[in-house]
Amino acid sequence: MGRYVAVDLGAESGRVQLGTLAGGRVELEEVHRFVNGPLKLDDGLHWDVRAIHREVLHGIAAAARRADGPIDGIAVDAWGCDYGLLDRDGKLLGDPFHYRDHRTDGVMERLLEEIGADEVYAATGIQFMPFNTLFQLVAERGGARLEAASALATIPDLLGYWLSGRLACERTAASTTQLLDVRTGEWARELAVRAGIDAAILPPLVDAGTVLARLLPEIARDAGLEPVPDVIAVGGHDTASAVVSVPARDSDFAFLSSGTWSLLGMELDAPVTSAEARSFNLTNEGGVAGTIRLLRNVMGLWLVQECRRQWAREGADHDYDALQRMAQAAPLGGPLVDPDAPELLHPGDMPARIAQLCERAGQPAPRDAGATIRCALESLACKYRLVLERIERVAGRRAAVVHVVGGGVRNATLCQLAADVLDRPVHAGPVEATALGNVMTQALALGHVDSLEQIRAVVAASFSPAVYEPSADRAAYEQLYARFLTVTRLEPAA
Ligand code: LRH
Repeated sequence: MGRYVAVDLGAESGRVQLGTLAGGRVELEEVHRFVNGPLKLDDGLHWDVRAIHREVLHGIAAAARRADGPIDGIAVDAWGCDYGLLDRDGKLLGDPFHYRDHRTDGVMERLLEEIGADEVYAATGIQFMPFNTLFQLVAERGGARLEAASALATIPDLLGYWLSGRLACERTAASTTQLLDVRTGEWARELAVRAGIDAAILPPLVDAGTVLARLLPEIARDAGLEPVPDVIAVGGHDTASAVVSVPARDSDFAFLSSGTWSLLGMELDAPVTSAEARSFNLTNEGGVAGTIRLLRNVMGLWLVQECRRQWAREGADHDYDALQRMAQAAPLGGPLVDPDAPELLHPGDMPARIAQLCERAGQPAPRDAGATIRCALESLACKYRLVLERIERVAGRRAAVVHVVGGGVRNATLCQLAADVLDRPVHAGPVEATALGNVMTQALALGHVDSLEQIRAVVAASFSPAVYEPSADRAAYEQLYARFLTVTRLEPAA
């Protein structure tokens, strides 16, 4: 029996959940939810991390009121790559930058030219994305904030520090920085130095499943928490926590952590940094219990979120269910785009950008909102196939089933399209995989469960996924995929 508070921070919202483990089953109750989003300041896009902290404290107090017994642990997970910088006294220097800010434009290309992409990939095994912490730090080299910094804190570590008073960098979060050596699990200090970053700002590393310290006494007192729970480092990177709770019964699966991003990949025991993995720009992210997630970031439901925001600005406020219904009603086989086109990464008029990409590739632009969302979803499903085939090739095995977890589980149209285009069953659920992974890694830290296998068995006993079988009309989906390859000029794996 155990009770845990999971703080799960996403780019669109933050959730605080009370998790209860009893009788080999786990339950979650959402006790607090708040909106998250970019903070626009004169010098670019940031996160209002102090406001996030206040919401987290409200959530912890709400969990304390709700729980019918003592709370054992509290842990935070969040999106990857972003960070705060702390001065000598542990004070936050400014608001952390948002990874979709333009300050990193061109930085990655210049740095890799300077210090060699092959070396960086061999050392870190991380896919090159312009917003990896490494490139964000290079973008602010010489700036006042970095000059004054004595420690770097990734977002989950920063919140963990504010709750416990102890600053450490949990390894799954560290792995998203592209400053962690994938071979040794220690900081790639030499790489930091070559990139002109003072390696002294990199805090001590800890593994997921480490008790950091007791919750700070004043926070416990204000929340009415007695006895005082432990603050635990779990898979601080949200994707690491999500994959912990994939309800797989064996290792024959691929996962798709579906939310703002689509993180599609397979779980491995060891990293693969071969020339092929590098040419496919696959990432080897550090997971919980020493696992590696060989995966690729696909642009994900960001496309839909950003379309929705644009239409709302124009006065048409569709909710996500309505958008999904409109997409479902639009015919199969409209225009397709590469969802990972760099033009789609930053906030802006997403419907217009999608239309431009379609036209540039000689296709008519989607006619209306339903067709635009359909274009986004079909394009995502096609990109999943390209990515999964590449990953299977590098991993040297085929996934019999794809487990979809996260908020994207609610998008039945996308789950069915994924099954159809990937030509294999998709098992969708749980929606709250990240918070569950967070809770169950706390249980692991406190000795309430003893392995990743046991965690997955508990999750499988507690939630039944929705199963989507691939369509029997293979020709239609093979044609769709062939057309995707033609219009995007992407090379298939084999
Ligand atoms: C998903 C995620 C992803 C990172 C991105 C910045 O929430 O953590 O794994 O690449 O955010």
